[in-house]
Amino acid sequence: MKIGIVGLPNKGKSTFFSCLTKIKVDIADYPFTTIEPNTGIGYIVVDCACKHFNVSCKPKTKCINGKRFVPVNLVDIAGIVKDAHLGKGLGNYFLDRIRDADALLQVIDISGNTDLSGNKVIDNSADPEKEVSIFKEEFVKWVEEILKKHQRRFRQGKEELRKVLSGLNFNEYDTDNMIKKLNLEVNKLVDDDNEVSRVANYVYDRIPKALIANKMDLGKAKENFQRMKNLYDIYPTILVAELYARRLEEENILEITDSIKQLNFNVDKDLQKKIDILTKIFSGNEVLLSTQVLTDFVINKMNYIVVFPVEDEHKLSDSKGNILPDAFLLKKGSTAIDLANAIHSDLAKNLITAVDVRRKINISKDHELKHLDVIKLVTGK
Ligand SMILES: Nc1nc2c(ncn2[C@@H]2O[C@H](COP(=O)(O)OP(=O)(O)OP(=O)(O)O)[C@@H](O)[C@H]2O)c(=O)[nH]1
Ligand SMILES: [Mg+2]
Repeated sequence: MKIGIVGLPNKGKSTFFSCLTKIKVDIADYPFTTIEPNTGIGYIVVDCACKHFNVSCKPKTKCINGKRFVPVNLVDIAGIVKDAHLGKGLGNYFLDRIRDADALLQVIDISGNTDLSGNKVIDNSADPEKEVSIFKEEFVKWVEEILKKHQRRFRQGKEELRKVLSGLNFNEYDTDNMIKKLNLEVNKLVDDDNEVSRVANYVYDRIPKALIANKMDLGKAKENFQRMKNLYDIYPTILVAELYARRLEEENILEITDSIKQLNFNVDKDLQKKIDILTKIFSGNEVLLSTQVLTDFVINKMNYIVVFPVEDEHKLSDSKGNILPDAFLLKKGSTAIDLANAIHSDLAKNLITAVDVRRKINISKDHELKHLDVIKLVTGK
């Protein structure tokens, strides 16, 4: 699973990336701070099965107080500007780095404090909604360029379109589905720019995406958010504050799961004041932590589930005795055989049946799994 962090310059993309991955990257108050993409692993946070079974788990990642951290690959790329496809700003070639992304999170400056080029606007009059249409336009133009590069191949029909779109994370089924939905005649793509444009728009519309309304602490954030919240999937954040909290987490002063908890009270007055403010900011639902954003997006918008496979259903362990070591992200609708495939194709080949360990019942290979299921896979070997 890979998610691309995208948007216009100077909106907080790298701050979001750093909050989630703890990787220290360049963050600064001017456009085009990021040139080369940053890649790393962030985590969604879900209820661990250890809580339900009242056992102490030994995860390959991390579990804090019954909250399990499940990894997701992230890519933070350079900011895109209007007419990037004509070479403005850093151009649009860096979108190549999100060709295989399963979803996009676009960070916008909801405060109106920076314009479409990422420069400061003194009276907070910038319109964050414009950021959405500009990103869409440039993304669509980028897809059109890819299609046009291969345009002559489409004379040979659907097979060639399948190949080209496989580079944009489409499988054959996805391409065939698109052809049907758009009522597309593939050979028209050879010389009809309108048809090319319809495909490019479809590619944009199809990819799961949401907005991150960042800089909720500034300018006209509240009114802009009110205006946009019913029109988009949108998450309010103050990432600069969260990044500060993340640094305190690294010093073991704070513990952050889906809320902020102070661990070390041996701090000076000044710092205590800051911690109190941070705790207050993140105590309600008005502003979310990056992990809450990522978790809600992956589970509720992308429709993924987390499943815990075990080899010993009594000890809830793998063959080495590690309790609940793994947590797998699977698409909703996945079955026991899909889980087996995600672990190893040999396992899938030899799979006979499975056990739903929570409910203590046998399930068939093609039984649909549920979010937070604990599953033992039973093989013939
Ligand atoms: N006030 C405020 N500033 C923020 C917030 N989040 C990030 N910033 C600041 O916004 C500036 C840009 O942040 P970056 O993370 O570098 O933004 P970016 O989108 O990666 O920028 P480019 O790489 O240049 O495209 C930095 O000065 C951050 O400290 C926030 O929630 N509130
Ligand atoms: Mg950046």
